[in-house]
Amino acid sequence: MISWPAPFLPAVPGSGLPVRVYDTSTGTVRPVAPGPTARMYVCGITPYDATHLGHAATYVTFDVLGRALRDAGHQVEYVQNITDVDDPLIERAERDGLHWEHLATAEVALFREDMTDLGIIPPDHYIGVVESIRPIAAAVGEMLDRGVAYRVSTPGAAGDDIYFDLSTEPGFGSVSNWTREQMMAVFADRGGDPERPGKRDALDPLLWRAARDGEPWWENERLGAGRPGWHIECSCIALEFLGMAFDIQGGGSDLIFPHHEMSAAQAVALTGKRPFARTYVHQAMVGLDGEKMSKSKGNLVLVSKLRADGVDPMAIRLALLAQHYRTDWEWTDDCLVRAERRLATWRSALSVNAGPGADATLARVRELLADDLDTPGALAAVDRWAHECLTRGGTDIAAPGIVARMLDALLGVRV
Ligand code: 5CA
Ligand code: ZN
Repeated sequence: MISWPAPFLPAVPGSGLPVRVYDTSTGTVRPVAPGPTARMYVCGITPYDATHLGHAATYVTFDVLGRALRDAGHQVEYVQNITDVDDPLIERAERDGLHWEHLATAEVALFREDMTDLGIIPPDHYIGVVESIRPIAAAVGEMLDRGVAYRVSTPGAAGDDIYFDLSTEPGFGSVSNWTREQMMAVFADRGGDPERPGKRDALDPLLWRAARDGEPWWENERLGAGRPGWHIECSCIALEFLGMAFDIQGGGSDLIFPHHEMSAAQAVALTGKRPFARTYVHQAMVGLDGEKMSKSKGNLVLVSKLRADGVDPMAIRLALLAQHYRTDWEWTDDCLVRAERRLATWRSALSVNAGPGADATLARVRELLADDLDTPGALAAVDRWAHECLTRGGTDIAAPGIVARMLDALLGVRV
């Protein structure tokens, strides 16, 4: 799939520090420690509704992580998927009397516009499930050959559904470190089918869904007509474009289990190698009115709606950066008011001909971002520079330009 235009990345003097982030699987803040190229996979949207601020928070967080890695001297190889065939998309299309492909195409187009406006660096590979059916089906076939997948007879469908046998992968559980009780408590709500008769274990995830009337399907000699289950798309797309042991698997914290746990277990079972990813990084949930903001609940603040209302996308970006990525938070109108005020102050400070020296601020911002992406701390450091600039002034004629380029390159904020 085409992604969206890359924003210009201005040069900033010096270079950033090695980046440390919180790894869900070990429960520690530790160095990402990639080689010259940092390989990052971030779970993309299921395009059945428009981008809300929760999605935006996730993509801004990984954008800042990518920027920090680039600033530290790495190339970044970034892959993002699109879940452009799955139950919620098919259900929404049916509800609204649309063809599922048309709904997906329209929502992906809107997502691209949102990402461009928010200044997000696009992935190098932006890959839909629909364009990955062959490699996914081949992987499921390979899992049958390896004896880690099994068929469940499905009367009324074109063939058998195929499931992953979790008991074959002893590392299962090592991404989330959740107990079985914790897993069972959310599995059904997060796309699982614990009650499905014929499964060897209630948690076994679906790899291939045999064709049913009225649902999209693809012919496959080995598997029979059908479509991929959810988690296998991310196992396969990551493997195809990044290989095993890539540096960062990212997404929102709602994906820790089952999605990232299953994707990792399946990739290990498929290849016989481990780990799937070396670090698992999760954006905390953005809420609204006391609940997680989600398409299924409908309690959404849409990026496209804010844009249509004339809100500066850089203010949206600043509102998101004002929260630490590891803390759940609630969107309120006040978040935007504060971000707009901050942006206006920064713009005034950066329009002077000379200001206080920028070196200490640049060093501090780099330090804070490298330390588990402390964006609220980084914004506060810029606030201090801007305050000094506007109250006491300064004589450094290079400083405003350096601060502006730093904001653009490291935080993606164009002032
Ligand atoms: N297509 C799958 C991933 S393979 C999916 O979860 N799609 S999604 O459209 O539901 O979410 C897209 C991304 O936004 C995911 O990384 C998800 O974890 C994240 N996300 C969803 N809701 C929120 C929220 N309220 N706060 C923060 N991140 C969120
Ligand atoms: Zn995914």
